Amino acid sequence: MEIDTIASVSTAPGVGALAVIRVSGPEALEILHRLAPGLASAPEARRATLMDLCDPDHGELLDRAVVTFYAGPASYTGEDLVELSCHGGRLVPELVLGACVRAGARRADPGEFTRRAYLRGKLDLVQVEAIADLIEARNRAFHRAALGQLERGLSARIVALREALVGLEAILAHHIDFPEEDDPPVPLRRIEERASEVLADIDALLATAPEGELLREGALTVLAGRPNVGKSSLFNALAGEERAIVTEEPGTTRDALEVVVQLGGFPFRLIDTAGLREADEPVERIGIEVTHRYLERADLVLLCVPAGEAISEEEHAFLEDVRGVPVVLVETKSDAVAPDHGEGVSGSIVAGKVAGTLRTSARTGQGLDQVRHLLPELVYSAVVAVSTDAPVVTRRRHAEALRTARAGVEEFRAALEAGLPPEVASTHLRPAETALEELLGVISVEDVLDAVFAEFCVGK
Ligand SMILES: Nc1nc2c(ncn2[C@@H]2O[C@H](COP(=O)(O)OP(=O)(O)O)[C@@H](O)[C@H]2O)c(=O)[nH]1
Ligand SMILES: [Mg+2]
Repeated sequence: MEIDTIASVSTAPGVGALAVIRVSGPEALEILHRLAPGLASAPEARRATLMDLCDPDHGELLDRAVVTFYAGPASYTGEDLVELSCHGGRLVPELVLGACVRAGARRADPGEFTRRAYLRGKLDLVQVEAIADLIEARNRAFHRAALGQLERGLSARIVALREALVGLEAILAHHIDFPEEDDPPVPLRRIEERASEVLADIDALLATAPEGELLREGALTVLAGRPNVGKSSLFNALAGEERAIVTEEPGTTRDALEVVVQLGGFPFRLIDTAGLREADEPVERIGIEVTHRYLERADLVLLCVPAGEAISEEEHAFLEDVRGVPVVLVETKSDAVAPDHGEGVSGSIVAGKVAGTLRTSARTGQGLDQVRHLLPELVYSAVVAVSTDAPVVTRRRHAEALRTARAGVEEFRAALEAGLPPEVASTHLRPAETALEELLGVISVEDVLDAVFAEFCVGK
């Protein structure tokens, strides 16, 4: 298939100082010459140059822009690529893009630049996803994971796993050829050990997957406690400047507010009962306010109790009920009790039932730093534990491929242990390798590609 030349505005629509238009493909330079008649010879690669850009048909001046030419394959797409940094706004970028089209370019499809980069081997599929994630990132932890993934942190590990499997296959091929009476070059025992090492490596990656997926949306964190204990105040204090993005839940049961905050760089979706029903409720009903439909899906619960007060029957019952989710006991309104007021209420009585105890004041801000410290440690312990540059599995696609690979290696090891002939055992390695190859995009499956690139919009 003939490769054509594509163009699009790669910056976000709207009014900004600058807009970047990318032109990629075999005719990129020719198109530039048609737009910049003043340009005598080919521009020096990678040198930003101010140029007059004109309409290719009647020569009318459209903009003065900084133009950079990247000679393929040393460009984002791997093709000849021209970047036009023109003035932003509603009209100029569209005029310049229109001129590129009349000069011979086609308007790019969503994700087409990155797709070309992938097809030319500039990026593997895991890196392609990292680009989408980097652009999406709204918290530092996810940003770090995406950047590490773009730098091939995860890819390098997957490549190494695949090579280990290919290596095992090669050794086994040797075994198959080997006459039985001689000692084999590598003892089977050693092959089993290597398979175990591969399994351990896969497990280490998979261990980050549940938390890695949480980095995308944030850990669902439910504030629970009696009315008036200070849940909403704590919610607002933690939301801080991000208060503006508090949204009221759509739908009929409008009983909760949600805000996504970064605590220690990690994302949390805080859920607060909105207190919309309080006015209608009889005074004697002072049960624990909590949004049950969130509780079932919660990653963390903050049970709020006023500092210095004893923990009630109901709070005990609540602690008994909540299972499978870590609960942090938050002693609120610490400014209202003497600073030396022991461990308070609760500490000793509920120790063992809670994942941690904190004392906060929404009024003075006391203890909020501890919240920012403890919550990431509780929810993101696996990610916090790995060194900052260790890869994190952030997508279901990665986790599924790794699990498929794991299953194959596990069966391989079991087959060897069961004394099956090496050539039989080794049939389990191939599907494991295929899973890793698909993950990287070494072998491309069209619907996998479509799913990955569906996230991209025009200009990427
Ligand atoms: N002294 C003090 N009062 C607080 C603090 N947090 C909340 N309050 C007060 O406690 C009352 C109930 O707070 P609110 O956040 O609405 O509690 P909620 O019903 O649990 O959501 C309000 O009058 C707040 O001003 C705090 O840290 N210190
Ligand atoms: Mg409230």
